[in-house]
Amino acid sequence: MEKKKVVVLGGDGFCGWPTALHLSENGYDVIVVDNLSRRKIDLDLGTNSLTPIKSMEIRIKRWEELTGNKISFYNFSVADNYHRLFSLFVELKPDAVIHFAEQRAAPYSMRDSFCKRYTVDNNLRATHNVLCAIVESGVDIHLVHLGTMGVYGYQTTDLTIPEGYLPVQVEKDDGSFAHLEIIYPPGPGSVYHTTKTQDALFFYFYNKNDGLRITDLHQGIVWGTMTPETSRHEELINRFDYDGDYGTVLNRFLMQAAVGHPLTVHGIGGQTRAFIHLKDTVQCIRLALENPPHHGDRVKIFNQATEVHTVRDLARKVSEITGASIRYFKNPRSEAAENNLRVKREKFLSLGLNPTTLDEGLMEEVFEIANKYKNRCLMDKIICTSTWTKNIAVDMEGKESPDSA
Ligand code: NAD
Ligand code: USQ
Repeated sequence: MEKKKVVVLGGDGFCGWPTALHLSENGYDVIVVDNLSRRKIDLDLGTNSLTPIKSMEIRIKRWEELTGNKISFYNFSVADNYHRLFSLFVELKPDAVIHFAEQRAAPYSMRDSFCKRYTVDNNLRATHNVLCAIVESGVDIHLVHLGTMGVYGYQTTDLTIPEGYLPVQVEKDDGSFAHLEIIYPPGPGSVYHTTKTQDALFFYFYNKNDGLRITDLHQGIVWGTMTPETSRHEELINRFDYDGDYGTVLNRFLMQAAVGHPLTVHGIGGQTRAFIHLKDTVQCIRLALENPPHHGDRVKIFNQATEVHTVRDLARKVSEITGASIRYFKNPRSEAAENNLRVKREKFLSLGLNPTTLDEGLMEEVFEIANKYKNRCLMDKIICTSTWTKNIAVDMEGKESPDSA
């Protein structure tokens, strides 16, 4: 039987590379498109992946040698090279496209006007180009997009956040009630998160207007770095971001413990966030591919997260495992000091996801990897320096050391 073809946009990245391998392992014909912008941003910021990632050429050669499975790679920008994208869809006629190809760090998107504008230009043009190219090609492609839990915002509502759509009851002029289902009101907390809320509107329109089949995965913070496929050879190793812009909180804490840096809790650490291990990310994407929307369905939205924690609880857990000290820093972001978060996540469970949780020895695994590569850590890149407003920047001046919070 002919293999299903899937194009992975952003397949050189932290989630994209393990997904490409997982799909290749599971019988898909995988084609990666990436302009390597993430690697270039590391050079611009003078930082690096904690793990020594190899070039795409070495990665895919090693994978083919180990498995006999070929992964093709095209190096171009989805945001800038519309015609290459369009031609690729016409030529390959893929069954599905997975879209990871966006600038994904909230702190980077708030650094300065260059980074804000780059994030908006890159992310919105990339998403819109993908949608346009699917329509213009006429190929019946299922688009799977990596969105974020952050589109819902982190205000405390005492409401369990539904999977995308909120049933509402509105009083009409005649006093009776209309019952509607609306897209959950967006509440982005950074320029990056704002691009994801705008992506959702593009999806709404192209689904309604052109009948495109789209799945939007509202993913929580991904932690971990290895999957069974990336563990098969040192040359398949995945990236591990730890710097103040791209490192995400739990991986940062585990890396900080490994290099002997105090855990950098922002504010009082009352921020509650949703989390998912990378191993579950790749499973969820495969499940989404295997369960596409039918023609005529509205945009399918899944909450892709397996557990919810506060930042201070994570710091406590990491400290218990590793003995690291915890320090409370003035928060460089404009965000609630504390929030509640309850998230519906039945859809993936009903499709058979068996969630990996923090208590399964995997924090120790990430800590060990961080320990193995700790000599590559650039200590002066650990602290978050990107501030959300000028006032916060002024307030933080000369306060690199912890605030009593
Ligand atoms: P990443 O930065 O590691 O990967 C993104 C990849 O896309 C990079 O390899 C980059 O070079 C590529 N890229 C960016 N713009 C491109 C363009 N215009 N053309 C071609 N390639 C381009 O990020 P990630 O952590 O793998 O995240 C992937 C997706 O998942 C993002 O859209 C992000 O919003 C979403 N997501 C990530 C997390 C997380 O914790 N990492 C959580 C929720 C959602
Ligand atoms: N935080 C700390 N200390 C740190 C780093 C972060 O206390 O050293 C806090 C932040 O202030 C924030 C929380 O931890 O309150 C999460 O920050 P993060 O950097 O781990 O995650 P975030 O900026 O939300 O972004 C990450 C990914 C993004 C994805 C998002 C999912 O970079 O691509 O969309 O997680 S979500 O948070 O669900 O929106």
